Amino acid sequence: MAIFWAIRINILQAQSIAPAIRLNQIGFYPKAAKIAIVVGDSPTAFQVTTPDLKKVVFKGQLSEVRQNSISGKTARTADFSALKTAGIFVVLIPGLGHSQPFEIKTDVHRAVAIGSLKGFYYQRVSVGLPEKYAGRWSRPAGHVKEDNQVLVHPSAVSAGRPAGTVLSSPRGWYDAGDYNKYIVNSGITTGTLLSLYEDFPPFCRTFKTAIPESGNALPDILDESLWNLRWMLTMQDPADGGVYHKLTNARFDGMVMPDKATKERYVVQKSVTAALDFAAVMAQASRIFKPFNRELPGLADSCLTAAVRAWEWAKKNPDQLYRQNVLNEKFDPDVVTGEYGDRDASDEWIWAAAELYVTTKDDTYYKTVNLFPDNKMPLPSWAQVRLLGYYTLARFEKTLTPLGKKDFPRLKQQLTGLADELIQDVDKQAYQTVMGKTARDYIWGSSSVAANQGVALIQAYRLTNDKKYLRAALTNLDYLLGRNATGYCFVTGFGDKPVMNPHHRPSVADGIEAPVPGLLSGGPNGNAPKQDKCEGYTATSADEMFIDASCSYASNEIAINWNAPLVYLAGALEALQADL
Ligand SMILES: [Ca+2]
Ligand SMILES: [Ca+2]
Repeated sequence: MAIFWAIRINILQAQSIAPAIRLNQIGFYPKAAKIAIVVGDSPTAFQVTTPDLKKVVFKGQLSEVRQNSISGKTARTADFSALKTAGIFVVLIPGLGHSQPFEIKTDVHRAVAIGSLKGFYYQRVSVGLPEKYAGRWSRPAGHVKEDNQVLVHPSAVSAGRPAGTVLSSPRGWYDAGDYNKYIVNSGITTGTLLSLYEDFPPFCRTFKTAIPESGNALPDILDESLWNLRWMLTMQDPADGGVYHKLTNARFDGMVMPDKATKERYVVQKSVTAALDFAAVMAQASRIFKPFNRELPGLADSCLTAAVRAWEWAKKNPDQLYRQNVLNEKFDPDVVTGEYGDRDASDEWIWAAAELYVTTKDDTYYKTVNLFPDNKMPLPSWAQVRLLGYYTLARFEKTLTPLGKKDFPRLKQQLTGLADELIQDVDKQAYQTVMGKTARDYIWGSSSVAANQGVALIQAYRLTNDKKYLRAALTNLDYLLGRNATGYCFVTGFGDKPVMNPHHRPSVADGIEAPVPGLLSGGPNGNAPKQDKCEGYTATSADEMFIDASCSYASNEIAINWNAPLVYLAGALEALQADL
């Protein structure tokens, strides 16, 4: 061994890791495209070799120079798509150095897909994570007492529930780096996970995440979703069907473990966006859990009843937006945790209407809302859920009523139009990814932009069977796993240069060097230095505006609504890998 290591060290000294070479650090499907990006000046001959650099399995020339429109930096492409041999390799540029190792094999992203779904398990509230399932990251339960004694905030009083009424509202996932639970963000998250199941049911049945429910009759993605769904159900006021906007401390906790975060918790004002997101998810859950009535007696019916009641509440309270500043002027204690404020509920109406319509086949839902107010196709985010409704209408093309069928050609045209816009000029980009064609992609949580672009492309592929959309979706998974301007793999626990210091309370407080695995960092954000004022930003362009530091909540927090589209993208590409 000593001799082996001595040789290896000599080789590595001669040819060390070249940070200028950026690629998906996990790897590639044998038949799919394989690209590495080489930033700046370099020799033009490249090789693919075994990690010891001894055996050359591919030789090629870098592409012409392309300029990154955001940073102005130049880059070339090393395209080794023709290499289809399974194995572990590196890209080597003699004179420059080599890349991180990667693997070529079938199911190459299965571990990322499973790991990112498992990430939700680590976010579970109200339950301890034993070593058997959580490994090094085992921890005591958080908020067991607190979430069984939640107070009704003065902003949330109703006839039967005066201020200070004590409610039980356990389970759910911690939203992000903090320990609060927000219906709006839970909605898009749960809807996205449930959509992976609806789009790829046989694949999801094979998808085991080693959670306490892995031995039961339900696919683990449904077990995980149920953990949050059961919490969401407790957030509906049985008296009127309204849904509390969030369950929260008045102020954020310090960087402590969940069981040490013992501040009083409140449910706050009901909102129309929470009610509609809740209605959408419950309507979707109702049709998904219907076939599991033996395992979950009555759940599907309860979900549908809850959805309809939330919808009816929203119809009576369409102007009830959540405005934290206004709330804090009127009530005490002031609440200063995540607002998830949204001035426009028209997209929430579209999503809820689409889900209720598809589940019930009742045209009333379809007709109540203007489902196609214009031709805009805004990428999903917590404040903009229109496309979640469109994806569902597209998914159920064959069972739509005549009313829905009539609009279907328009729906298909708009979805493929969005996909065509996304793939336009990707070949001219320095990184050859859909993500990052403009600096506008690098907003807070830009990793979810990349993931949601990927989801939109998968939807277009499902509608058209045109592989160009599927192949484009893969470029964004490559982006998230290392082929980007920072060189990081943005998923904790994966790749040779992973994010290590996310803004995530358990990862900071648990005393373990490696962060909780399977969590997607928010990623580069052009405005991050102004927003979190964390020290250490050196970048001058939006696509590099990222630091792997826990103070950087504007570029390096994690969040459930960012993880969910990663689960979808990685899972869908695994399910569709034979088509690539
Ligand atoms: Ca299971
Ligand atoms: Ca909205």
